[in-house]
Amino acid sequence: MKSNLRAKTAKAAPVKTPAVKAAAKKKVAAAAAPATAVAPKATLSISSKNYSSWSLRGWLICRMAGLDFEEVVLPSDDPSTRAELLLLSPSFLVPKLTHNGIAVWDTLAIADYLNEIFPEAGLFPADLAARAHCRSIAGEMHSGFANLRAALPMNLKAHHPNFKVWAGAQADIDRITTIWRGCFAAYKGSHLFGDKPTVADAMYAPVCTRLLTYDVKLDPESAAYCRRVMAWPDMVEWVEAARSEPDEVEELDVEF
Ligand SMILES: N[C@@H](CCC(=O)N[C@@H](CS)C(=O)NCC(=O)O)C(=O)O
Repeated sequence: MKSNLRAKTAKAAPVKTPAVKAAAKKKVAAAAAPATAVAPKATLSISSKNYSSWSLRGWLICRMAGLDFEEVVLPSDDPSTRAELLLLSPSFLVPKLTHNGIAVWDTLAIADYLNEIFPEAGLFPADLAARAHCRSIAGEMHSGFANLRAALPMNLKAHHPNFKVWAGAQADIDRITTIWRGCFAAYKGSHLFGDKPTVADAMYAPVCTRLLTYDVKLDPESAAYCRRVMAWPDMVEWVEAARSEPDEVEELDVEF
């Protein structure tokens, strides 16, 4: 695309999850082998860490997979560039992953792709029924909750105490917390499908940020779950980066 966009790249160092350790072992094995092939390179295109909930989901899933990737951050510090991009290229969406020359976009497609590449990462639950459940609620987040998304856009720098949640958005919140409580009852873990976060947790992670940003009153189980998600080292890292982004950009202070 012709644009005056300046992409920032940043090395994304994965945390030491079991999948990351497995990937590290593979690297050691590869180093011992004759150097015939160039190491695979992955890049993840994202946009504002403060505003882009889909970028956050895709990024978390890459981290959960233990993927060694570089971020390509489309800057949001230039309002005219962003406005131009939004006008000229409305179909330009992030996140987009490029891995070994293969381009994958759309969060769930990225999750499925990484699940094929890193089956040992456990992006989805091992049990068939739980996996179907995980895919169902991830899909529900992917295609639904339009009222919540429109009325309570992700904005990690903001805090709105006593925000008035209108009925349509509250219905979405009620459905989401019902989904969560159903998972806690069924799988008895600290996350939706047990103690290990899966794609479903990544899909709902931006909801956790919204519920805190807009000071939404929650049942104790859901509130505790949100606190756990916000405490993931990867979440902490993302939120810190979001807070250090340049000041609010008017064009982006809407759902996107
Ligand atoms: N269904 C897509 C949604 C992606 C999406 O809407 N991305 C937004 C950012 S959160 C976007 O790229 N908007 C256009 C822009 O930022 O220029 C997915 O799952 O990845």
